[in-house]
Amino acid sequence: MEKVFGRPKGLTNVEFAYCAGCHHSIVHRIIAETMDELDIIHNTIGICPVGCAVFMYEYMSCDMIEAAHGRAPAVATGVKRVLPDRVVFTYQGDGDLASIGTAEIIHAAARGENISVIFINNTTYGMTGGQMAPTTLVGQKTTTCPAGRDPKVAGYPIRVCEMLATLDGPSYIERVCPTSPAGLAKTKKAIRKSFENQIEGKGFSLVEVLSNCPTQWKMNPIESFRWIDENMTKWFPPGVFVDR
Ligand SMILES: Cc1ncc(C[n+]2csc(CCOP(=O)(O)OP(=O)(O)O)c2C)c(N)n1
Ligand code: SF4
Repeated sequence: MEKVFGRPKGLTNVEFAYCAGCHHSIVHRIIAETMDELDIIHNTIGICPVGCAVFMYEYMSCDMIEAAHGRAPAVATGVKRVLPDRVVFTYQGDGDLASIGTAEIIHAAARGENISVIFINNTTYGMTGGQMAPTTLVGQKTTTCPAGRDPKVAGYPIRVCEMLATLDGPSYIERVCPTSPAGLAKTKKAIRKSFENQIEGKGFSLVEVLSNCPTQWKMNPIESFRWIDENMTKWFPPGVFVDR
């Protein structure tokens, strides 16, 4: 019988430790498929974040480096400058990228570093107990704002794509929403484009993936996908923000 579906070579045989239905697993697979298709596993170096994806180095077949909190873009900058022929990507949650590592991502983007950033925005600090993140929606309940995020106290969610798009450094910025087959296909296309841009030397690329955290949101995976569509996309509209 012809085999039509299998584990991409970009993934190791280690089972994901992620909760059922979590977007981390889905996006890992998309990155692995992209590396397979571009035949770059041997030549790729990924930089892992803090947060639930901290053990990403266990799952990917390429070389991986663990960065301290939010410092992945700085580590990626060093790696890429020393080894310009490698494909270098960071994988970062909203706590990692938009809170602890705000300075690093802004300056890497402003410098136009030739790296690919995969930004997993799940509006939550998943790993540490579901606390409020910089991207938590107004009114969204978390363990540190049980009555819902109040902008008078906690300000407003940061739109990373829109913020970075004001800079001249980035070559490509897109926000995607993998809650449907079409959304998954767009996510794959965007991640592949961010890698191809880097291979062509175009400079800084960032793909923000609207993601779920069914466990901390206290929803099943299907409800969490619906919640993204009905709530997250209003504040964080998918689309291309920079392509040059
Ligand atoms: C300096 C420091 N600040 C905070 C933490 C705790 N910490 C580790 S991961 C994390 C949140 C990660 O959230 P996010 O990046 O959104 O990833 P997720 O777990 O949701 O995938 C926090 C607050 C820490 N260990 N050290
Ligand atoms: S806590 Fe949330 S982000 Fe972390 S693995 Fe579980 S569902 Fe995914």
